[in-house]
Amino acid sequence: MESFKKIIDVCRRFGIAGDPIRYKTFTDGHINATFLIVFSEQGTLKKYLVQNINTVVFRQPEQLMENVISVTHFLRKKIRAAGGDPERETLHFLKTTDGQLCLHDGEHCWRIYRFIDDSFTYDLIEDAAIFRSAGAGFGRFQRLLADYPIENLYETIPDFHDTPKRLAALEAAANADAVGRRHEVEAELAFALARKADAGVALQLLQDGKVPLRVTHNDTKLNNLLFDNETKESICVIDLDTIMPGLSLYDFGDAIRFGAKTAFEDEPDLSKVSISLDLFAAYTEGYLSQCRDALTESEISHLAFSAKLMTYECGVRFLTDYLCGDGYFKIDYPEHNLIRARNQFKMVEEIEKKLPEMEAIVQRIIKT
Ligand code: ADP
Ligand code: GN1
Ligand code: MG
Repeated sequence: MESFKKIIDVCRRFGIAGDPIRYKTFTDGHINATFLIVFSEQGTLKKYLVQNINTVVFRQPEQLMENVISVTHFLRKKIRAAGGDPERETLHFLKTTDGQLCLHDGEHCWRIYRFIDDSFTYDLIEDAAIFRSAGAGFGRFQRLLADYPIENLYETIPDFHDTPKRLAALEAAANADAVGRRHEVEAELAFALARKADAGVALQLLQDGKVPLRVTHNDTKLNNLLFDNETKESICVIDLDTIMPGLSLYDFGDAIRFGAKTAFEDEPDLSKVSISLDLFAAYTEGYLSQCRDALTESEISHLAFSAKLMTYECGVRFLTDYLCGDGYFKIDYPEHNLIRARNQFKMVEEIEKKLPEMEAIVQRIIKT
């Protein structure tokens, strides 16, 4: 836990003056350490988001920041042209007093951006209207970035959604058994390996030219989307660190994985874990309302499957991290990653049962 004094020191290096009033820690992300800090600047309250970038996960923070700055500039122009408010609809980063995008203090790599006030995120929802708005939010994001020059993007995490490589990493972790946990996870390992044939489906579609490479977010979980306190509509896609060339199926599938679930991502009682078809339909409606014209036939026909693929991949990643000693995802207790992996695999089973219905829902929405 960083001290208030440390956070204030970082703020000064980014040119923030004024009197610090309070700060709070955000705990909903699994990767970065995130703090809200409030200053009084000439009588007005100013709120900033201070983050230290997880450099175990992101090895090249400067490249990451170049991606993020360039994409947010691009979005700002489009949002303005559409009559929107760029200060609420995309992120606004500060530079250090000597013009750097992030600050290395010997221990951490820090960045600061403006806090978007009167907004909130969800970790779990029941209300289909909210998830429809989430679909429209991420669909709009994809549409706005459709003509972003993809060749300008650095790959901030190589092979991020290469599911076959994720599975190979799991097998390697199981064979190495570095922290002696393999005996606890034989059933989960067997579950993952039994679905090996699914792992390469999306990449094969890309190789066959059936789905295009797009500018994608790659981490479209519901808590990476801000909602407006008043309107309850989605306003801003956040957590832009994994913007890279990718497949629309990654973003659609991951949004369903996290947002259409019926229990928290780390719910240990698996009887509660399933996928809501109402939520699935709502997200699909919102998403397609923004970008259906741009999608290829293969993208559309694999939307439902992508939810299974991304849930499976995420389960594989949690399990791998558990076997490796939890160096990647933040955990609250020793079995946290195992509980998360079991939860994801239960969700995979539920999606497998409901896949024909999910496919029918996509077809119904496409035809209306
Ligand atoms: P992580 O990579 O750890 O998921 P995020 O960038 O998603 O980090 O930030 C963590 C949380 O902080 C978000 O889920 C959201 O609740 C909050 N947050 C991030 N950026 C903003 C912002 N600009 N305005 C308001 N809240 C934000
Ligand atoms: C991480 O950073 P956050 O919490 O939004 C992870 C995603 C996983 C997700 C699982 C950079 O997302 O890939 O799907 O946890 N982000 C990174 O909840 O690895
Ligand atoms: Mg996040």
